[in-house]
Amino acid sequence: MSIREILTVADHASVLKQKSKLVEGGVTDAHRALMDDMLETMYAAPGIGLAAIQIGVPERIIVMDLARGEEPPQPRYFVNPEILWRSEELALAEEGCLSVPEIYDEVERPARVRLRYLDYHGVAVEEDAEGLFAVCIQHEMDHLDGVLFIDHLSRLKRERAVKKVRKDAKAA
Ligand code: K1U
Ligand code: ZN
Repeated sequence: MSIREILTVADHASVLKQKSKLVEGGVTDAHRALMDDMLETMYAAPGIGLAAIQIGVPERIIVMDLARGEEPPQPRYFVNPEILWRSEELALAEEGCLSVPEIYDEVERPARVRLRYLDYHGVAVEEDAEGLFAVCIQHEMDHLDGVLFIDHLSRLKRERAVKKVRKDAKAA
């Protein structure tokens, strides 16, 4: 397993805007090795979710762990995730993104969603998400379509955020 570089809007905005491709032909050992690297990269950051495009791989793969504090790790893997249903009710939640470091803002999204995806072993799963799980899976699925959480903000806030990330990257 290895920790990969997480791409940011400072110098990889065009990669992050790409639409990721479906994983065809099932989940292979190569995909599992990628997911292992993604999880290690996410834990090291640290973060609670990561999409493959954030390490430069344009495939529809997400990892996540929403365990809190002293709880044991709860790694989760989503290959080719699809949203089957969205609630009409919306919820406002604060989001951050490892590709837009140190920027946090509120985004409004459906409060609950029903998902379908393949898990680490390639088994098809259907599941309901609410709370932080719903927020995080929608944020990560946006990444698969080249959308960042700052794209849900006003143009002024988005431009300020990108400018700050680029300035911080130059200073580092
Ligand atoms: O870049 C990413 O997509 C990961 C992102 C996921 C996310 C966070 C909050 C709302 C929606 C999606 C992060 O993990 S940002 C870092 C973060 O939230 C965190 C870091 C350390 C401890 C707890 C949370
Ligand atoms: Zn993100």
